[in-house]
Amino acid sequence: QTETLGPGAAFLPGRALDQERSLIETIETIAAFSPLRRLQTPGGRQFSVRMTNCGELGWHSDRSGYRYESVDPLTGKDWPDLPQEWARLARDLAQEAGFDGFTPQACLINCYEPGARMGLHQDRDEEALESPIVSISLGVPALFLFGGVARTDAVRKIPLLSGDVVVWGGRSRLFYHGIAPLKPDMHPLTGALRWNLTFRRVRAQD
Ligand code: MD5
Ligand code: FE
Repeated sequence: QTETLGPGAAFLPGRALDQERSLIETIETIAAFSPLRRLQTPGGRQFSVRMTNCGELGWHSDRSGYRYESVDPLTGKDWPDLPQEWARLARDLAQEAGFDGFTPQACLINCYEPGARMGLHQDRDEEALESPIVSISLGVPALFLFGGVARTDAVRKIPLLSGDVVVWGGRSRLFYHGIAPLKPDMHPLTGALRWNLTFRRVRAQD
């Protein structure tokens, strides 16, 4: 089934459960090539989440700011290819939520250890704001913090489980959101870890 979380935000609970094991295996091959790393914020702090990317572009942060890079600054090489099955899955999920023709250019891979969190923020480093972001959760459950268009808007707490998918489009595309500190827990395929994949269109589609 699909449930509406907000304007343009479609929750597809368990929609990626069949792909759980294969997604996790593929993450490991990507991370063997472009390793997970704790990026620096522009303010000089470190993210508690470890990140890597695949695709023609990858999200990066350092003292100079947030941006997309076509070469992994850590390895000096291109990011690993976005697997064709992943692109197909992201397109299908976007379509289910009513967004046709979604062609991701980047997949940001987030790895949460116990205690790791993501503070309230907006995703606004993409030019293609009319394209949705497709998010897949894997492993240990997390509490998603879903705010509004203003930082001061009320925040709803939504549990996200392994295999859950959310397609963030429309007005929700720019809503404030975050992840509460990850509670210690165990998942049979990931141990204590939570993974999140976000498929993103960065440059406007031609
Ligand atoms: C996560 N990741 O679970 C989340 C899932 C990130 C990030 O926030 O930036 O890597 S993506 C959630 C998202 C994306 C775009 C819009 C909204 C939520 N929203 O309007 O709430 O690691
Ligand atoms: Fe985000």
